[in-house]
Amino acid sequence: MFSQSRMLCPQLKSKIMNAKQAAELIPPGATLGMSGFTGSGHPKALPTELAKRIREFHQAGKEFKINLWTGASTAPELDGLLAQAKGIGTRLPFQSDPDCRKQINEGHINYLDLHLSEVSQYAWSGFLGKLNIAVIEVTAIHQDGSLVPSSSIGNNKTWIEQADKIIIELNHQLPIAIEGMHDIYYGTALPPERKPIMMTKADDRIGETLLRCPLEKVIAIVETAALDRNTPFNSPDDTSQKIAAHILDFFDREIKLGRLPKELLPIQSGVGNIPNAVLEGPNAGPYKNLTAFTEVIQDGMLTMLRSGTLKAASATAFSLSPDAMDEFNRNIDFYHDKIILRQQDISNHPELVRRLGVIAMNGLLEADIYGNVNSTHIMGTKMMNGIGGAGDFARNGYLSIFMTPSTAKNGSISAIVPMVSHVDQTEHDVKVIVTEQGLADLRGLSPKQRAQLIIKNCAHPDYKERLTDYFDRACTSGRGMHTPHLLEESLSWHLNYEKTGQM
Ligand code: 0RQ
Repeated sequence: MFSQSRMLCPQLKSKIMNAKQAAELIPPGATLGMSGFTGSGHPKALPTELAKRIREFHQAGKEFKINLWTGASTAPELDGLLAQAKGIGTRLPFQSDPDCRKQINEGHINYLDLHLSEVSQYAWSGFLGKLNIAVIEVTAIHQDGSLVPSSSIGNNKTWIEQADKIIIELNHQLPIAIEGMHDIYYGTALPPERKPIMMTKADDRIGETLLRCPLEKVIAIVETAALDRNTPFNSPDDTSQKIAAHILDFFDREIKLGRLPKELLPIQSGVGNIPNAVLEGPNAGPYKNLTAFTEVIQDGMLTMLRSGTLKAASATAFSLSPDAMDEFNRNIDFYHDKIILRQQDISNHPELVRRLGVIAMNGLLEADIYGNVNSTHIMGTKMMNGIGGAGDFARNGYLSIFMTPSTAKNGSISAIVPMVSHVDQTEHDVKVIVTEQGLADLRGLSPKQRAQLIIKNCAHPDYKERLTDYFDRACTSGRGMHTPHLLEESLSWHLNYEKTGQM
């Protein structure tokens, strides 16, 4: 059914089978390391058949759950179907699927929400237990069995090395010309053997273009022709355009003050509509020859590469809309040497983020008046997606910018609260907070100075007075005057929302 030009390894030909046969090789209780990062490069056929197999077991009254490790979020045909089949025991390190999220929040899935740069170290060090089977999507298989990676790399190198067995999904739909865009680094080691990573520019190449694959571990090859998830982005609205404008003004000021070069420093941008819209901003600005050292290539980055605003981008995955994917496939020769896909322990590596001086830009759910950020837990207890790579970049970046609309849910929630209900990024790691109302540059400020600036520049007018009132009363009747709080009241905004639907 498929052309054989992508499957050049004679020793592996006997392993080709359909997805149902491959799913039958997965026993209940297995721990699977699957490819996939922000909707790209995940296996597409096997998870569907595995979900069916799990349902059949359950219908026969038998237990069947697997533990699922990936690079980051996947797609409905992976996280969604396996969650609907009630087939996931433990899930790590990041997800954003509605069914998976529901089961996590109902307590049916054990979710380990991890810094994405650190996952491979966890696996290598044995913190997570044994990995049984790697399930990896690839673009082609070379004669010696080495693999041309697909549209994301994520943790694939680690899964292939750590798993006892490997199932390959060979995707005939991926552009064969993607070969050469990847950079797999085989110099990683555990302490005390770890060596410096010899990279000084975002677009340095330090590795190999193919994934090494031990032939004896391969138990199945499943051929597919399914597309990545590729959800469209909303076009930038008024709020995201205002946020982008505040950030661009801030960059201009920093350049004038000599604190940023005119090509800025390598940018990192989180996923979502607002970060994507913020990337549209620099295209209209004076910037040329920027670089990106980020996790995910979104539509906005392709636009920047085409306009010459961006010279090169390093990431671990694509996350493109269908139109952008189509444009990328048609013009892959243009992008080929401008985009480098790396494994996520390198794309997000703290050593590299600090050395390169990355400008990290990520989203948040809520920030408090002192600059602590919650980006994962709705009302302190319910998981949204996970911390993802935000912490890798925020703590180690030259600048860490967090952005959000000043309210959520039609104004019933203030994004600026007296005290966050959960902390992901601490006040020590958050340098700038920006909403459509304005930008607060928190560098060099004490907690009380930060509070005044965040309330003044970032809070929505509907909530400003109450935040000021809280802060003033905390400053007069609070117990400690370094970070004044009224502990009886600090989470009352969240309680109000839970009780009345309004903070
Ligand atoms: O829900 O669509 O149902 O109304 O949260 O909010 O404003 O659309 O923002 O899509 O940029 O996501 C923090 C989740 C922001 C994201 C978060 C509701 C709001 C809406 C989404 P509705 P927006 P975004 C690199 C970096 C962590 C991982 C990360 C995220 C929905 O940025 O997951 O940064 N970050 N990774 O209504 C209750 C609040 C709320 C709220 C917003 N305070 N309380 N609900 N919402 N604020 C990428 C990777 O690591 C892979």
